[in-house]
Amino acid sequence: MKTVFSGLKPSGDMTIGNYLGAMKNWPYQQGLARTIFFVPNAHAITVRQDPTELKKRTYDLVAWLITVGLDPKKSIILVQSKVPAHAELCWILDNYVTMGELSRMTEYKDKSQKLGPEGQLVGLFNYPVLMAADILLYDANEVPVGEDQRQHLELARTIAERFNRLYGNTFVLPKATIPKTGARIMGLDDPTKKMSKSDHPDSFIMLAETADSIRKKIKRAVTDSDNRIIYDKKGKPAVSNLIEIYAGFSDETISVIEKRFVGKGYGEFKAELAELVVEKLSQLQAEFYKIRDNEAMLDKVIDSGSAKAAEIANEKLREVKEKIGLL
Ligand code: ATP
Ligand code: LTN
Repeated sequence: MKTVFSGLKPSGDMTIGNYLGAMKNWPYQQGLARTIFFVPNAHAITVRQDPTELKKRTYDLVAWLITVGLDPKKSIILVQSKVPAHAELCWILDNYVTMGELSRMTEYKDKSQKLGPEGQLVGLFNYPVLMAADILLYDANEVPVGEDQRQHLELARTIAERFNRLYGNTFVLPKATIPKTGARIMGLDDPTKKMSKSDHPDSFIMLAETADSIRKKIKRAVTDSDNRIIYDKKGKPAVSNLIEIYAGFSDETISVIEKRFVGKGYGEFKAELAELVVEKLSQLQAEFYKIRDNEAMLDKVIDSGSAKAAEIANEKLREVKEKIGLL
């Protein structure tokens, strides 16, 4: 049985980009694969976090994972900091990757440019190696992520191949599985930039956004020059992004959506899109608040999931240490 593994960092409030590009697709794999999902909270601290907020968001995220349909009986749900093997394997893998390879990671280049010298922390630079450790510990075959993570997955594969060549077959070579629609939801204020929870609030819609605010943000979202609802990523990036959001929430194809809006303008399209998003998110939010309220239950899920994960991870770490001669 294949293993599917992925995670979302608690570095901000979940956006519809995180949902459509990643989380929404995860429950479908349950029962078909060994499914493991986690909260990479140690990844979140590569950018300064408020400790109370970080803790709160870790619980929020576990609650969202359950809300979207992950069942702790069918999937292992863990929190990264509860399984020290992640950090330990990261250190080992640091010795099988070069500064040059890490310097080519576009997420690092973008973030470090945005943050300036003070934010160019070693942890931020090393982030993709911790990510490789996360994945390789569990023999993950498939890692469902948004488009922005493709390069990190390729690096994880390169590190695994290199290690296997030196010491014999140790790691499964993982591959990114990227959805056909929703893999790269762009900012509402700027369709050339990925929607990101750590950007300006006008650029994203949170999963917890109120109905009024969703309507306002969609109304204000930038559009392109003509008034037609046509999907053309190059020529009409802003409207194409809104169509992709529509497709993600309605589960309809892009061509069905284009046909429905022939002869209609941006105003009408945006109003319908807003109502669709409000309806879907309010259903999710109602479920989320019920789950989030029960922190004792969340603690149980985290502790038992992390204990199960640690058994798998410790076994892989033991094998790796044995191979390289660490006692
Ligand atoms: P940050 O902005 O703090 O780096 P983020 O929102 O980009 O955070 P993560 O929590 O690390 O991202 O990403 C979780 C998952 O959501 C990943 O699989 C990522 O590919 C996906 N994702 C993030 N942003 C988008 C987006 N705009 N469109 C589609 N998928 C996305
Ligand atoms: N960098 C990822 C979060 C992440 C992750 C992982 C995703 C950390 N470790 C392992 C999949 C598998 C991101 O989505 N920004």
